[in-house]
Amino acid sequence: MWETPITSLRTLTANFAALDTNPCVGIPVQFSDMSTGGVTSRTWTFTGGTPSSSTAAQPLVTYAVPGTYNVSLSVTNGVNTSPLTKSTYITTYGGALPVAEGFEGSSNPPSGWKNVDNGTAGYLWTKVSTAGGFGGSTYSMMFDNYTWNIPGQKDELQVRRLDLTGYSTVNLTFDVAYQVFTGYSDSLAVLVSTDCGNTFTRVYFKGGTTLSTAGSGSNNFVPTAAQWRTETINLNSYIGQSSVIVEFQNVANFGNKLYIDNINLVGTYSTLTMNLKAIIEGFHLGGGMMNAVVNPGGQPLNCDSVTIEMREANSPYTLKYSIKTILKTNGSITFNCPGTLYNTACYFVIKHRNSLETWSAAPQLLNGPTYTYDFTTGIAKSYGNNMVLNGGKYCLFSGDINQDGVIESTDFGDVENKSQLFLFGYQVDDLTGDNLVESSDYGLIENNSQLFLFSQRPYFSL
Ligand SMILES: [Ca+2]
Ligand SMILES: [Ca+2]
Ligand SMILES: [Ca+2]
Ligand SMILES: [Ca+2]
Repeated sequence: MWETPITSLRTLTANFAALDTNPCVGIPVQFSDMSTGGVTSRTWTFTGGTPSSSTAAQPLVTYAVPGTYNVSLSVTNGVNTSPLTKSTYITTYGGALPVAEGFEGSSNPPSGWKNVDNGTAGYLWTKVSTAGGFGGSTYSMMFDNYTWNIPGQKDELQVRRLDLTGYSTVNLTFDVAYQVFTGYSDSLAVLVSTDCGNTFTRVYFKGGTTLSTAGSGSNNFVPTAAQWRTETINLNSYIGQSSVIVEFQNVANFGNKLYIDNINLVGTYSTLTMNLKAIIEGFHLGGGMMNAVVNPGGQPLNCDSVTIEMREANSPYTLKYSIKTILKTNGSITFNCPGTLYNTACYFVIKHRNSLETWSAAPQLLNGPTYTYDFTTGIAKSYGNNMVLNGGKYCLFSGDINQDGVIESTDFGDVENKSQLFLFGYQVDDLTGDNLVESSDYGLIENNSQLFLFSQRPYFSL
């Protein structure tokens, strides 16, 4: 029996972590080398950070410019080296909207939120089950000005840090309940910081009878369902800021209990950008590239026009938006749709003049300013698995010349007739997209017309 030092048995493996992967700009981040295997030296690379490299085991790094950054660490034990890169490991941006916080969850404060206990320690915003907004829930946040005699002290509840870039509007709403204790008025302020809490700007301030939702009294205030009010604050002036802190501040004056609940921050967009990808079977040259059909000489990157419909997720699948747009030779279809479709779920429907109408497999939740859907990567991307694998890509079936949702004898007959006329140019019977109606188009429709192909939709359509 003998023993070997464990470190020499272990494989050299680079590993690291940061204490905070979502720091504010200008706030140092503590990194730790957690590599195993007898590390004797190391090199860090902090893209966008200061310092931009280090050999320390626990370097402190600051990011000066808002962004999302990679971090790399390469360690050696004198014999081998082990590199590790964590992509987009550090981001200084705040989190996305929406915020919808009713304080019904178990974490207190909610994840990413901060309860700032200024002045007298222990006197702070407190989660209570005595009242929920408009009587509609169990919990709210309360500041106990009834019990605590701390005039002038300010304590805050901070919403998780937010990224407000890209929106067209941003609104904050919250429910409040308060009753003036006769002779003693407390106040509520809402403040916003764009510099990680160094400075705040007040965007809302109400006190006393202006804040009150229940007149005045001299008892320990617990609101009824009717003793609440919803406040709305427009935060449009903070659009474009990638790091925004919103906080609720109690300004104490030994008055009465102040309650807040149902804090919602909602952003809207004026337009959303859709990035779809689809390939037409007959036009496909392989490798995801198609013929330039419309104008091969003048528009070599444009394949053809398509109509995209966006339809509601549920029956009767109402049309929400429709646009005739360009299908590029690489299959991409990019267009804008109304921002009102943000956070709604839609089917994408592709209509093309001589292909089978094809729906996305399922409704897609449009949960950001851009949305990407690629039909070409799997048959299951289409509703009813209704595509054909051709040259490594899943393609829309070619051949529905008369656009009745079926590829059948009428389509076949049309191509058969036209293929004898030596037609050239932009022709609906040109299924291969080479600007000729000829035998290859006939061969394609001859095959597809025997497969009993019809449009698969979430409703019966034959
Ligand atoms: Ca609640
Ligand atoms: Ca306090
Ligand atoms: Ca047809
Ligand atoms: Ca052709």
